[in-house]
Amino acid sequence: MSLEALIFDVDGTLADTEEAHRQAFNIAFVANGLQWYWSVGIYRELLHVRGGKERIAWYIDSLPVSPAEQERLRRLVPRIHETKTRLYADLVERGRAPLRPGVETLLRSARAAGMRLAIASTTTAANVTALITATLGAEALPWFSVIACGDAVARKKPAPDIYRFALAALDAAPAQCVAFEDSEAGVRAAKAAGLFTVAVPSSWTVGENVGAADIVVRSLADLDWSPNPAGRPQLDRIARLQILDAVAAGRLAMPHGTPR
Ligand code: XBP
Ligand code: MG
Repeated sequence: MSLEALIFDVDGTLADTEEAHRQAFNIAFVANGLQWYWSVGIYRELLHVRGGKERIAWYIDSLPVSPAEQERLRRLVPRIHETKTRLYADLVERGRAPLRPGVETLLRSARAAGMRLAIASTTTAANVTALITATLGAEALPWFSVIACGDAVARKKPAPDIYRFALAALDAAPAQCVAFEDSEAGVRAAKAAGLFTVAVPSSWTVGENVGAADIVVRSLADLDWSPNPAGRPQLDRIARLQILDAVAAGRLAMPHGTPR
């Protein structure tokens, strides 16, 4: 079965975004009259809660305040998150969320190989649009046949829902696709959806348990996604051969021992 589509997580996989998210959250708190500050250490802990609105609600639940105050703060979550999303888009537009190494080459090689591209992310559609536009240009938005994100599904990662949503929209079987993820929750979601999964841990998720992934790479730039010597781009063959060659050469960890 040939490789039909590559499905990408966004935050931490396509681009190094979480510092911009963290700064946007902190400014949004002040803009909404809240004396909260999420340090790098606190944010790293909070990242286990997928979804910005859910993350704010989880933080509120952790505060030593009365139930009535907690209820008052919970009612502010949508407005805080709307402020944060606007601020995040502004930071992204100013170049504060660069693509990770190797991502653009992979996207262009996959397109040259006639493959489809899709997104399966927890973040909002507005954030995805802002990021693709800022990093690749608005003309790159149509590169993605499917942009599955945010509240399109009820259960966020590690539930497989967003990947199943993307597969249905692609009308593709899991065996025809490869998922790219940076976090334990994302890898679990992709694997639960039956996808061959490449884990590329980011500076925020390094140390998480991505052992369920089929391949773990330090960077997508570690793999040569350029068209083969014959000039006929066959990303699927290249991808699989490159990955297996790299495993054989010991350049890639294969958590499950022999290549699948
Ligand atoms: C990462 C997330 C998101 C971002 C914040 O999503 O969990 O919540 O941290 O973005 P993924 P929002 O790795 O699946 O792309 O505030 O828009 O949720
Ligand atoms: Mg991610």
